[in-house]
Amino acid sequence: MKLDIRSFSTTQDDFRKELDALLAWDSVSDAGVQSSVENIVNAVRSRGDEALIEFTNKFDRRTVSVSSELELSRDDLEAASGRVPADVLEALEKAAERVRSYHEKQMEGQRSWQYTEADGTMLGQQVSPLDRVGVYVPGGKAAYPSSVLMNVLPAHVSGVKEIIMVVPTPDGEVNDIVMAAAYIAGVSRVFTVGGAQAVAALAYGTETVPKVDKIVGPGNIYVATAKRMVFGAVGIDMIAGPSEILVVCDGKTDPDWIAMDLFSQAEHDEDAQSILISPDADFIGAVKASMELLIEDQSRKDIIKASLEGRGAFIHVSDMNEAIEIANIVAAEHLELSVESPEEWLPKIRHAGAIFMGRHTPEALGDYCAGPNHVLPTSGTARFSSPLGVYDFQKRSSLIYCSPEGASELGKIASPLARGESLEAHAMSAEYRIKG
Ligand code: HSO
Ligand code: ZN
Repeated sequence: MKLDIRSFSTTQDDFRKELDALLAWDSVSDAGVQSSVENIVNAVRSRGDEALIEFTNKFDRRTVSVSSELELSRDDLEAASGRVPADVLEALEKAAERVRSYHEKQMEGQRSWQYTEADGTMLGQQVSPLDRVGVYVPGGKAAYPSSVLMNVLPAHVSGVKEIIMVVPTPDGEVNDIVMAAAYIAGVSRVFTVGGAQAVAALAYGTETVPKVDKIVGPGNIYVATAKRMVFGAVGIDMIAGPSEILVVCDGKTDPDWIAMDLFSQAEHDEDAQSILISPDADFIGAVKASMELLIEDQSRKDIIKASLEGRGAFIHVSDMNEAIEIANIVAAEHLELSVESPEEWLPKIRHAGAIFMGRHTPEALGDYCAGPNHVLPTSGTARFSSPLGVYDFQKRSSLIYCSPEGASELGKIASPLARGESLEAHAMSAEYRIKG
């Protein structure tokens, strides 16, 4: 199948214009969606379960009459796990183990600490987990059990006591693998609700769904809009854009491997972005030829074609340094360094959600089971944000203990500053502690 994928080179005069056009992505916002989400959120906030049931019956074509029907028990999850093929169940368990260990390692960076100043003042930082977290799991075409593991396990490892999962079950159909993942990851409670109504229920609480402190997990435009709307009442994670992969290859990896790595993102959806950068023009041609052959047998070839032709690209560069420079501009969600010595280039990479090093490290392994989280910053947001991790489920409190001498010394500094701000009570509060 011929693939019409845009292709350009850093030697072109308008290269930067081409690159900017390629990377342009407007996070969707729609006035119609906005107002209907507002109605749903307000209704659930004021009428609780009654509204939640109404919307669930309407949007998911269900016939729920009492709120208890919205919850699945631990037994339900266990039963669902029992219906999952043994090899899939075992793979889920192994993946969970790897992801858990990685996030346990991440906890090392989350320590509380204290130190004492010469005047006897103790200062520090105390880290605590959030009490209760909501995980949104989509129900439709993007229902990924792997995402259940990736969202729930870091929350668990970070010490969150209660993890509430919401997942829509259109027509009452439960996805067994998703439930098995929830069971393995140790979700506390599962409610079969979705959309903006589920987000509102988690944010404000209903008679049945407990109010959480933070909502994480991907969702469609209704879910994303609702998450933005409730932010402030609760914390939220990032608002994810379409998936992306940027492969930087020196031209010496099997073109079929690279073709499939590019497909692996493209198959997520039509808006996904797959880009190949290489200093070897012949290699780019070989990858394109591989893609045109391999796509024929892909079950999601229509999505792959639409994604590649809409947002994919081949970029020819003069050398690896230039490739890395562009990788830093793209700030991709996933960056594959398909080169001989990836560690040599690593210090030069400043912006990427996850870096896959070497020819034998396809993104797909990171998506499922390598260990690091697959919830990553998209659309260039890797310039300022990080993968989902244990730190997203914890927060820090500052600690200050003053000895009498310390209070006296600090009081002498605070007092004039407070008076400079015309805050007399502040000044006096500090001055009371000054000795002599
Ligand atoms: N690549 C996706 C995650 C995923 N892949 C889930 C397969 N399943 C995030 O960009
Ligand atoms: Zn993926």
